[in-house]
Amino acid sequence: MKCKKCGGKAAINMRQHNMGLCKDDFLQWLPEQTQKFIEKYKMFTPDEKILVAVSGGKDSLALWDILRILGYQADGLYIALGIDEGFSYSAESQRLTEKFANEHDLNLHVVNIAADYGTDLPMLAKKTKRGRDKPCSTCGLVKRHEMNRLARDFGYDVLATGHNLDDEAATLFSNTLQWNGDYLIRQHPVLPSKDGLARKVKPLFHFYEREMAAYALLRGIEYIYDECPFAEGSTSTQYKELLNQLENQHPGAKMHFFVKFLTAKKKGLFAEPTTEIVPELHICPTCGQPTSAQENCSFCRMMKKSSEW
Ligand code: Q46
Ligand code: ZN
Repeated sequence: MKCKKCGGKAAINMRQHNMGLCKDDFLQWLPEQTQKFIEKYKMFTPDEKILVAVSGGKDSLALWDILRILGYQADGLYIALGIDEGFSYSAESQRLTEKFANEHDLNLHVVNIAADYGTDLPMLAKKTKRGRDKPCSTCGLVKRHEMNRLARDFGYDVLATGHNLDDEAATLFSNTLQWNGDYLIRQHPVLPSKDGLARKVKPLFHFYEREMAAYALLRGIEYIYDECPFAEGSTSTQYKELLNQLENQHPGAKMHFFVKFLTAKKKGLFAEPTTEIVPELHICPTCGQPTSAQENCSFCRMMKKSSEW
């Protein structure tokens, strides 16, 4: 397979684009494409302050690297969850994130859940009903809350996450299987700033997971290969496998599934009915973030319960 740009030996073949690229051209193409999508979806401008949620995995570190190369003001946020079941997942991912930040002289915020709230994620999940089987929903709540808090407290305009196309297609698949209208309406590479929360963007939403792995590898980024121990057997992993089977037989199927969903939405297919009753939001008296609950937000209620346990 030859590189479509220079005719040299291709380092990666992207069947969905019917295109192979050599290492140098691929490393130039991927940030250029990212810039194109940042502009197309009006994600942010060079004057805005960006906070990148970095987990130590390939996608988020690659995103931070690309934004740095493109010249954006992007700081990192690492949330230490205390997931050390079997092996030191959190400790190792924090080490690699700090290493990347130091090597590139980047500013990194580290939030330590156990130090700040007196309990780590696995403990917190065990104490609450929502996380008794699997801690992922508790984890999602904690991460969202802390990302919003840091963005607000440090005045960031935008929160960027490293979700790739495989992540987005699996989420879309799950939401479609359940016809989860509320989530389908909200699923988009850009969520505008609302109720004092920073805008949320996913600049890598157009790239396959294997492209992000190739980018990290070819750029020599050291990232955590192992997945979080709680990811094993999750429905999202199963949906990704299913979509990959489909992709093998029909190259581009994953991309079309998600991108055509965005087009359908743009045409109004999932437009919110004008009669919809939008829940009134209140300000959580404990943390000051918006919530549809009358009293404390779900994060603060969970933390209160956990401290009483
Ligand atoms: S980190 Fe958290 Fe994931 Fe681990 S506990 Fe689940 S949600 S699997 S992205
Ligand atoms: Zn709160």
